[in-house]
Amino acid sequence: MPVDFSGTWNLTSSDNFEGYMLALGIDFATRKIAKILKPQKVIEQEGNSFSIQTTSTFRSYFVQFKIGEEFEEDNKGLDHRKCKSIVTWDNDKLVCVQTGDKKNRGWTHWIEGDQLYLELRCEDQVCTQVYKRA
Ligand code: ECB
Repeated sequence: MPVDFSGTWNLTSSDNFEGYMLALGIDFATRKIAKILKPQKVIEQEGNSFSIQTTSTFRSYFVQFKIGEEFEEDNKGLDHRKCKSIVTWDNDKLVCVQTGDKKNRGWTHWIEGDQLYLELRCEDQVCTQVYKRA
């Protein structure tokens, strides 16, 4: 049985989101707003199909994918750069590689207890976020 990420998750902590946003070239004003947000994630997982809705009072972002199938990602409302993304399992971790203009871009999700972890990577920056089950 694979891990089930389905559910509603609220951000409780974020480490080095500033560094991650700087690596993505996000402007000062947007970073100042973005860093105080407390986004909520709603994840739906059905077999190999996933959708992840990240919602905040400022911007929201939706993505859906199937494990092992490359898809075009537009990062609309974020840095707007297009990339080719693919998500695979690494044991119980969900690993996304986002190939495009930025080196080493991607993210990893995993669960520990009732907490959802998200590591966001871009170039030499790593942001680690923790979400608690709502
Ligand atoms: C969507 C809530 C955050 C909005 C931040 C607004 C402006 C900052 C602009 C760019 C910063 C780059 C990324 C923002 C960080 C998180 C948004 C989604 C991160 C992500 O890729 O989540 C994955 C894994 O859960 C699914 O899209």
